[in-house]
Parts: sequence; C-alpha cells; structure tokens
Amino acid sequence: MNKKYLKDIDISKIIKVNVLGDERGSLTVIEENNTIPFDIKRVFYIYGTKNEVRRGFHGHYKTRQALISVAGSCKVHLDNLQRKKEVLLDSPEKILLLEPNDWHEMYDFSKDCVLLVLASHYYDPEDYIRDYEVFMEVYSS
Ligand code: T46
Repeated sequence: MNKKYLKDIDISKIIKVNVLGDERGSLTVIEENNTIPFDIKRVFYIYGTKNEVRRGFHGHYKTRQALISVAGSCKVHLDNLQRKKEVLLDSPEKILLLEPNDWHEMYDFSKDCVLLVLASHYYDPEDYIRDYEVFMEVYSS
C-alpha cells in the first residue's frame, strides 16, 4: 500500500486517507492495489436510506469491499466470529475494509448519507451468505 496516502490501519480495518486539499477545497484519491488492497471490479453507492432501516445482514464467499461514507454518516456492525464491532463511518477520509468473513449490517443512516462501496468482484448473488447459521458453518474453524 502507498504510504503517501495511508496514515494508518487500525484494528477495526479503517484506512485513513490523506486529504490533498488547497484553498479550493479537498480531494482524496483511492487507487486499486494501492490505497486499498484489491482490484476494483465494481462500484456502487447506497443513498436515501431511511434512518430506521438496517441493511446488509450477510457475509460473502469471495468479495472484499471498501466502504466510504462520502457524505453524511452511518454505522456498520461487524462480526467475524472472533469478535464483534461497531464502526462509525462519518467522514469521506475513512475507508472501512470488509473481508468476505465479515458479517456486516449497516444502520443509523443520516438523511444525507451516501455510502460508496468498492468491490473486488462482479455482482453474483451466489457469493452472498445471507443465513447466519450458514455463515457460522462456513467460517468457524
Ligand atoms: C454489501 C453492502 C455493503 C445488484 O443487482 N447488483 C449489485 O452490484 C448490488 C450491490 C446489488 N444488486 C441488487 C440486489 C438487490 O436486489 O440490488 C438490490 C439491493 O442489494 P442488497 O439488498 O444486497 O443491498 P444491501 O445494502 O443489503 O447490501 C449491499 C451489497 O449488496 C453488499 O454486497 O456488502 O451493500
């Protein structure tokens, strides 16, 4: 990973990016296999989510993802069977890395939240593990 952009990765898998700003405003760069550790095959964004709605509720077999709240904020519940954690995404300067074995649920979306997701694989419904019992069978060693 490029040290120029990377300040640190903490144990919650948050990458803090450097902001390349000047008097005109801010600019942040994300490069595949550099800022984030995979090829980016797919990009999507989630927005207009009602505050009381909880989304996600799955893990994956292969897909790695990077989540960035480019506007507003939301929370992410993570569970990799070793430990559970809540992460607040409230800045476009924070990138949350999700491994396939991170069960995740997103919630507490602010009205203006735009959650950008960079994914390592093309969309494949077969790559989703939506049943927590199955998730435990797949990932408990
Ligand atoms: C994830 C979290 C962070 C597609 O057709 N293609 C796509 O690439 C995606 C991502 C979704 N869809 C369809 C499948 C569903 O009919 O869009 C609909 C909503 O998807 P889903 O219910 O999976 O949305 P979330 O917010 O629960 O989860 C999404 C991603 O699917 C998932 O990979 O990790 O965001």
